[in-house]
Amino acid sequence: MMQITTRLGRSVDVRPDYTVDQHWEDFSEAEHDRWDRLYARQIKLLEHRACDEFMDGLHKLKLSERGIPNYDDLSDRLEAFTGWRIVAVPDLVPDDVFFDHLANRRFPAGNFIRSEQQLDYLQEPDTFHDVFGHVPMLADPVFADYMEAYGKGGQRADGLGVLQNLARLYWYTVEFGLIRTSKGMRIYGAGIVSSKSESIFCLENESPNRIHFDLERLMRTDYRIDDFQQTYWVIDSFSELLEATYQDFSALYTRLASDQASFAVDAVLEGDHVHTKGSQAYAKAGGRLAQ
Ligand code: HBI
Ligand code: FE
Repeated sequence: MMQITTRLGRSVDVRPDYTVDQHWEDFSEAEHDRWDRLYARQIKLLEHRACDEFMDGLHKLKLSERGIPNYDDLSDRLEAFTGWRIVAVPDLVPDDVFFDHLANRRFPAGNFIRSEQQLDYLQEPDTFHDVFGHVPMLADPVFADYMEAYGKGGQRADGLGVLQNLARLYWYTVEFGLIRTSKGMRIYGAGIVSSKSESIFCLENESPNRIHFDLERLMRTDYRIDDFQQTYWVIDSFSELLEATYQDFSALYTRLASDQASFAVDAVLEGDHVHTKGSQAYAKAGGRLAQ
C-alpha cells in the first residue's frame, strides 16, 4: 500500500496500481439519492440523443436499478458481455497505470460522488461520470476492443514523446465523440452523456464545428478541458474507430514526434470532411464560465 493525496485533498491508501476498495456500504442515502437524481435527469435528455449502443448498455447492465452501483456486482454483469471489469480509484491515476488497466480490460472508476454544489460540473472523474458515462459503452463488443487497443497503444507510445497525441484521441472520441446513425447524429462520448448542458449543446448548438474523424488531424488538435468543445469529431461506426487504431502507428508516431505543432481548437482546414461548420458564437461570447 502507499499513501497519496487526491486533488480534492483526501489522504488515501492505494495499492500499487492505484486501486482501492469501493466501500459501497459507506455511501449515504443522500449520496445514492444524488445518483438517482443525476440518472433521471440525464436519461430524459439522452433518449433521442445518445446512440443505441449506449442506451442498450445502460439497460443490459441494469444501471437503471436505484443507487450508486456496487462495482463488484456491476463488474460481474459487464464481464459476461465483454470481459471488462471496473476497479475503484480515488482520483486520476498516472498515465502508465491508466494504460495498464485499459490494456487488461479494467476500467478505473472514481469511488466518490460529486457534491451537491457541483451537480452540473466538476473536473475530477467521479462515479457518475465514470460509471454512467463510460461503462455502458464497454458492454458493446467493438467499443470494448477499441478501449483495450487504446490502452495498448498508450503503452507503446510511452517514452516516444506522443502521449499528448494519444490523450487527444481519448478526449475527442471516448470523452466527446459523436456518431452518425440512420436516426441522425448521436452521442457516444462519456464526457457528454454525463453532462446536462453539453448533451444538448453538442448536437443542437450552431456554435461548434462537427468534423469527420481523421486520426492524424485529430491527434494534432488542441482541446479544451474548461468548457464545451469547439470541435466535435464524428464517426460513422465503431469499427471505423477500431480500425484506425489497429494500423501500425510507427510512421504516424515518427511524424508526430518530429512536429508537435498543433491546430487550434476551432480550426477548419482544407481537406477536412466537415459535417457542420460552426459559428463559434458561444466561444466568442466567452463561454459558459462567463455566463
Ligand atoms: N485516470 N482515473 C483516471 N481516469 C481517466 O480518465 C484518466 C486517468 N489518468 C490519465 C488519463 N485519463 C488520460 O490522461 C489518458 O488518456 C492519457
Ligand atoms: Fe472520462
